[in-house]
Amino acid sequence: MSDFDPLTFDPENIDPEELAELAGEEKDSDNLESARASLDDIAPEHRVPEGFRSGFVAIVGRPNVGKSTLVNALVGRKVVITSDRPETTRRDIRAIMTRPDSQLVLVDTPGIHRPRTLLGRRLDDMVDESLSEVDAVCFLLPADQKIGPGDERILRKLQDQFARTKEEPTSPRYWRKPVICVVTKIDQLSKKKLVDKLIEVDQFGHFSEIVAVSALEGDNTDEVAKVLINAVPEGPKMYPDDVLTEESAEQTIAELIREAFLEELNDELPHSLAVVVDDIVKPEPGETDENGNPAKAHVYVSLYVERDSQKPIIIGRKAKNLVYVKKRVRTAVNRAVGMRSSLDLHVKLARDWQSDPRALNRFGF
Ligand SMILES: Nc1nc2c(ncn2[C@@H]2O[C@H](COP(=O)(O)OP(=O)(O)OP(=O)(O)O)[C@@H](O)[C@H]2O)c(=O)[nH]1
Ligand SMILES: [Mg+2]
Repeated sequence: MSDFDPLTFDPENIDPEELAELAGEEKDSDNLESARASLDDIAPEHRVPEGFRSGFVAIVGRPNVGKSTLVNALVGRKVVITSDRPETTRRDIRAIMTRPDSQLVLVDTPGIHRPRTLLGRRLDDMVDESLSEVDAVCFLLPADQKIGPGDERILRKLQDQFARTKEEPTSPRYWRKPVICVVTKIDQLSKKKLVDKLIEVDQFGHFSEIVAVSALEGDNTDEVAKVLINAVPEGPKMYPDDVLTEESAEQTIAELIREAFLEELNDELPHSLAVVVDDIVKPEPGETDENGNPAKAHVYVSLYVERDSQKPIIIGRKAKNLVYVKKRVRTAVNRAVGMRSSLDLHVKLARDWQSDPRALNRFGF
């Protein structure tokens, strides 16, 4: 088995002796039939080599520390949106990193902060819920900022949930689940300052591991992956290789639109913008438009703001912002729907929705 290569493993075209060995059988031709049968029970996309590791890892930290950027770097494709505005991520989003030896379900979470609205409280609750079901936690601290009260609050939360209080914090048995600290944005400071930072971080939390990374520049992301893989147990493959996220087309499109607004409007954008994809209507097979071209899908989207005065900000002069956003997301929307699509954007009012339980439920918070 020493030359077993999971990358080239083809169960249909395999030496019978190797097959028997893989299925845990003796090298005995009498057992070959049952060996093949037991391998046949597992769908090809779920077959894994021995020692395969898999599990859930929550990515937590204050707003804007680079959680979503790290998730994208680990998965190797953009699966979650990022921006320099805090509270970009508003839901727990599962992204899947699959390697020949492992599969990690990375749970990107909203930034943890002292909540000011009911929305903020719901976001915090969401993080707590994610924490309860993961195999390991990845706590992000930005290298270019001082450790502050916000980070201390998160550490306390993690200690409440995962620390063995009878153990000394320096003991290797202190954490019930691995709590790994990732120091992010290391492109922002010199090597010398980074060393000081790592010492500060070590004294701050006595974490299971500390890794430094620049997700933006792809510096040391492989090391982060390695540490996270080691933190999860041996286990099966949960998703086929080509699945990168659990998001639906509706959720993906809503997020892409919100990201485009964050980019276009930046500081002007009301924090209260909520994007909901109401419907995706696909044409009948063979249907054509008035010019005889294949008909497009229609994607109906509501853009909710909290006050009437915010509508013109979203729309822009001569609908400039709506035009920009449509153009910006067109290709990605076509990919998400699986065909050419036209976007219908409607700006609507949901008064004070960030504090309104019914509106929050309707928007999925
Ligand atoms: N210089 C630098 N900037 C980074 C790095 N990683 C992320 N950023 C930037 O930091 C900002 C926030 O990144 P996000 O990934 O959206 O942060 P987040 O923690 O997911 O934020 P929330 O979802 O709001 O909690 C963006 O402008 C990123 O480009 C990095 O390694 N280096
Ligand atoms: Mg985020």
